[in-house]
Amino acid sequence: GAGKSTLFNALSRAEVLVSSKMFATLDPTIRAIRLLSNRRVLLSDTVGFIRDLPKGLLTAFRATLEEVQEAALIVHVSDVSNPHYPELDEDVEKILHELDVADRPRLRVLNKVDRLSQEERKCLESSAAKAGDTRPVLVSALTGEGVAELLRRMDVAMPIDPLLTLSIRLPLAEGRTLALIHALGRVLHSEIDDSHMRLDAEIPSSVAKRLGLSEYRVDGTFQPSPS
Ligand SMILES: Nc1nc2c(ncn2[C@@H]2O[C@H](COP(=O)(O)OP(=O)(O)OP(=O)(O)O)[C@@H](O)[C@H]2O)c(=O)[nH]1
Ligand SMILES: [Mg+2]
Repeated sequence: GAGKSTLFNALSRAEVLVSSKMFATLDPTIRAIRLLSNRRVLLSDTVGFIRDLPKGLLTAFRATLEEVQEAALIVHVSDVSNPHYPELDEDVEKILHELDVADRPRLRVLNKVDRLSQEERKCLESSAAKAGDTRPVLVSALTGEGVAELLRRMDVAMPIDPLLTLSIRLPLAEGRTLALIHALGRVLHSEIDDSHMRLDAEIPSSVAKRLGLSEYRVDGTFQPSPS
């Protein structure tokens, strides 16, 4: 296999906070993890997409892939140390089309980078860098390399309740709002300035909306939106 289950375990271990163990006991292929943005997501391990599947089998196989159709974000894991991985990727692509999820938000993960030579790795890194926002994430589920970066990229790519990066200035008297920003978002930078707090923070849009944060300007003035 490409290492999906190994990566699934590595991601569950690397999560920010320990999640409820309930899912693990109900269904070992589903786990609740908390992303850095504090959003909670369900991570689901799937079976591998087998090559040259006999036609009759595909129907049965399909049922086990229904979870893919429920996914908000598909993480496509390839074994980059397998010289045939581009062909295997094409097969995965075909199946995603068959399942009608080819347009679903997707993250490409190239796993088992620990098995590559220095040279192969450099080559891969430079071609990945050129791909911009769609670049694959290079990881080793075995050593844990790249797993934190993968969580970060999942956070950015997760379409449900997307993260907003806000620069705001709030009066220190708004203690409740400030506390909630720290609890529910990720504060990148903060400083106190003249009875105000200046913050750069990543906040789930639902939280920003609930706290009315988009109505605070960088200069600290409050601008209620016309509604
Ligand atoms: N060297 C190396 N081996 C890995 C890595 N990740 C997984 N493996 C090994 O690859 C093999 C397959 O890993 P699995 O996690 O079972 O792969 P899978 O994608 O879940 O496989 P299926 O469920 O059968 O589709 C195991 O022997 C793992 O130990 C990695 O990053 N580096
Ligand atoms: Mg597996």
